[in-house]
Amino acid sequence: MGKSALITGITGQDGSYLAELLLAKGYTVHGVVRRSSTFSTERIDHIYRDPHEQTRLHLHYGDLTDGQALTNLTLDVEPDEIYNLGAQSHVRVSFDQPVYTLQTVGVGALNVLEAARLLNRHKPVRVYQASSSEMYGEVLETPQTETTPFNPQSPYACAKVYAFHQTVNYRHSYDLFACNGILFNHESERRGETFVTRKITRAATKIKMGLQNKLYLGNLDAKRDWGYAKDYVKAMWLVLQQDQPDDYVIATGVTETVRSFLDLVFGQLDLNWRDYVEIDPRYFRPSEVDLLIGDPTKAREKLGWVAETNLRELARIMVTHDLELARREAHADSYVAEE
Ligand code: NDP
Ligand code: GDR
Repeated sequence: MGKSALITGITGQDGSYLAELLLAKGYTVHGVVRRSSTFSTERIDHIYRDPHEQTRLHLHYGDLTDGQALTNLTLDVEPDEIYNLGAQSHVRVSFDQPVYTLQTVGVGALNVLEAARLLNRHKPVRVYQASSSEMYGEVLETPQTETTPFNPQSPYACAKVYAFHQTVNYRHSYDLFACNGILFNHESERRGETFVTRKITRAATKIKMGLQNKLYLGNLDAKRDWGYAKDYVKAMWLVLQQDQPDDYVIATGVTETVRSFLDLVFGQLDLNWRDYVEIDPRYFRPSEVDLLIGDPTKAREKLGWVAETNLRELARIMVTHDLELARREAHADSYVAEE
């Protein structure tokens, strides 16, 4: 019998790629989906089958803030592995919703660990916690490694630091196979449209197709270590396949400014971003993280993992995808205009 996994955040960018990866490996996958008045499963619709048919992907209603339901679900499906990817994951939004962010990111992770602890009493379970490079915040060491002190600069990052420490605590206190992947920024054609890379590729391709004139951004000087989400979910899986539980930095080891990403994207479309981009202070953060660059040596040596996609290639993948999307939108517009 194949293994089974429970994924929180399955409808998000990483959850969708991880579900694909695990299904391809023969896993039965259980995903936690929040109930909403509109469908939120767009990123996983292509792998979802009617539950009345033969399928290894099962979706369950749940919420990270509802610990009892998470425990019931965990004890019910008895997964071999749990990937806690669910979160209010937007750093800027966490300043507007600090308490809710702590509830999903911090208490939510604790709810997952508690559920795993109870299951682990009678069946071994392994837990992956989606930790973040944002925990380093105003960096105290460059590049950042597994031993670099955390110095969080947002409600989101503070909540992730809490979840990180609880994961280590459950490992030590209860002998639970619980691990942190400290992932640096990773993007894709499925990235939410309010994160800076996707905001840029969506806008640039719409500008190319004559659907948009301006792009409003915040701090262009911020430096990030950007990788491709499809590469990064492989690391999540590898983290849980080791003999011993541990924590790993997952990064490319290269950092670039938002400005360089603009150069890459608009350059690939033969456009000059300076003709279209304007700065809107509303996108500045009360406290900014200026520079992140990860040292992925431990992941390379222990997991055999390396980032396979560089930023130029990542930009190309996203631009190709979003140009097609903008073409379809332009076509739909002209169709309406002709009616
Ligand atoms: P997304 O924002 O794309 O996805 C977040 C997921 O969490 C969605 O499925 C969302 O559901 C779900 N979610 C939000 N709130 C709740 C809740 N209260 N209960 C249950 N589920 C909830 O994030 P990513 O895929 O980019 O990131 C995955 C994880 O990795 C997150 O924890 C993020 O903080 C972390 N991370 C991400 C990095 C990145 O660069 N992408 C880097 C480091 C860490 P819905 O679809 O309904 O909104
Ligand atoms: P980040 O990603 O905060 O690093 O968190 P985001 O893409 O939001 O910002 C990256 C940098 O770009 C600057 N920036 C802007 N950001 C946004 N969103 N919108 C803008 O208009 C804009 N203009 C400039 C930001 O100030 C920032 O410096 C992401 C999330 O996925 C987290 O969940 C994850 O933990 C971290 O990456 C690692």
